[in-house]
Amino acid sequence: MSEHKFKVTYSTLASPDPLLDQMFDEAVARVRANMGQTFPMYINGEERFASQTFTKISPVDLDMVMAHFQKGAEEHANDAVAAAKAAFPGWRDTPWQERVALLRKAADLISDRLFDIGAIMSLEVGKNRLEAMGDVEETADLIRYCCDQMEANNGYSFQMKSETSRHHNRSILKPYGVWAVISPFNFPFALAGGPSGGALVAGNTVVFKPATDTAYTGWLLTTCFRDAGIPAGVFNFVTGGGRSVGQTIVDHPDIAGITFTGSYDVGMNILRTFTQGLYPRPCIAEMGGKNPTIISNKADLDKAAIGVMRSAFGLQGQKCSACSRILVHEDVKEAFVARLVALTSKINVGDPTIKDNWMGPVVNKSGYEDYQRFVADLAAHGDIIYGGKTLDLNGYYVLPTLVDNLPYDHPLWKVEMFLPISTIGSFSTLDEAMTIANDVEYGLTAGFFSEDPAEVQWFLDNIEAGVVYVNRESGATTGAWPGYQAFGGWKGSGSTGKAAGSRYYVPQYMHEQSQTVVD
Ligand code: UN1
Repeated sequence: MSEHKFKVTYSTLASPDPLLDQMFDEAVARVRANMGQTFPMYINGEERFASQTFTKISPVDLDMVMAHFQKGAEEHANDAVAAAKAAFPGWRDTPWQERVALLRKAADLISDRLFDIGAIMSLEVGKNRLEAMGDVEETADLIRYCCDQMEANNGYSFQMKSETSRHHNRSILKPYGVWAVISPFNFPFALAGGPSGGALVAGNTVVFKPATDTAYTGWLLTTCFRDAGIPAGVFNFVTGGGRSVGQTIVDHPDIAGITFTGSYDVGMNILRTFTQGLYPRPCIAEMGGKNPTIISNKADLDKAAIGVMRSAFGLQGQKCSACSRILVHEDVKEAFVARLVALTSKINVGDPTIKDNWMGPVVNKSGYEDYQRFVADLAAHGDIIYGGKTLDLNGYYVLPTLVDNLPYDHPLWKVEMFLPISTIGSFSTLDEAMTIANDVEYGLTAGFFSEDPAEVQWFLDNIEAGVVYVNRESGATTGAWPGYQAFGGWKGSGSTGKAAGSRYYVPQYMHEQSQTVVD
């Protein structure tokens, strides 16, 4: 555990404290010395083991066996839902102030364990140290933000107007019941702990299933909730090597609501399932992006190039917020592309636990194979002006890749590749750029670079995206932080139109009851 407190955010990651590096290095050494353990599931406050396990190999080094996890079956998913259902009345009736106190404790434990969790995540996902530590701290802050909102809104109980002095009217938000949280590999802490924090503080109980690639950090999150004193059955953790555990949860009639973060196809399927029961159930689905950055001929091109480079290639482009489309005014295209290529060529790709490596491997074999398939298609129809190659290291390492001259009607202008590949296109008028920017199924994040305030306002007025950034060097489309930037998508990127880390988030985990009592 750390004795030092650091305030890590994605924006401060650009100039880290040297002590932060030292403590991270020490944590990596500790973690490497402790590989190969077997971890349980956690159901009803108890460790549960299945008849089979699956093994996590690090994408950083294919000889590194990180840990073994339970290959949960239907039975375990059912038990977890039953435990959460049984624990619901007690948790719902726990005063919200007590729930807030327990969740703040969990958030503090997460911050205390920053380095060890970050080191494991770096090896588990392939994140560089700052991205990994950012994810951990973002989780703690997402949970704290939910707690703050609960307080700021007095537990979401409001007095309404009265018809007469005998009428006492209130609007109260109440939790739904058992909430499922299904999280992706790319932000395995923030996109599991954030939704769980929202669900729990509101009074729901949780069944959590992490991505198979990131069961390790899923277990670590579970231990933070457990050690904070969240009661048995209130937070349950199940793992599975295939689809059956997740599918059992999604199909379970006792699941009252769900937060899913992942692909558009899976998210849309879950949404359909959630409207097809006896009655509609809430489904918060966060589903990817195809995020554009528009660079005007009035942009500061140095700012634009660094902002785009960071957002295109941070975490190997495996962010739903990644900048995967670069739209640049024809008059400044050559100058901009020269800057972007110069910055991209300086990126070190390698073991992400090593400080100098800014890009690690992609997360798994299927991402690695997708990369090669996409690159072949892009090389055939456009010009790969940087990258396009895998590296001969014992892991899933690929070069950051920039593609020019891909015709706008090529399908890869619209498909989310979720890899370090970004396509560059030009335009002659800003309106043309906006039409292209908005002509996708997604609407998660978007960036704009221009020094002209009128153009900035035009961008803000017309872009169809939930999270937008102007002239942001630390990330043209990535790097939202709870409380600073609400994070949620429009169109095919999100199902509710309300974002995480914002004042509208926690109410999504509750339904409203209007109470009228007459004397
Ligand atoms: C994601 O990209 O999958 O804004 C989530 C960001 C992070 C979260 C992104 N806070 O880039």
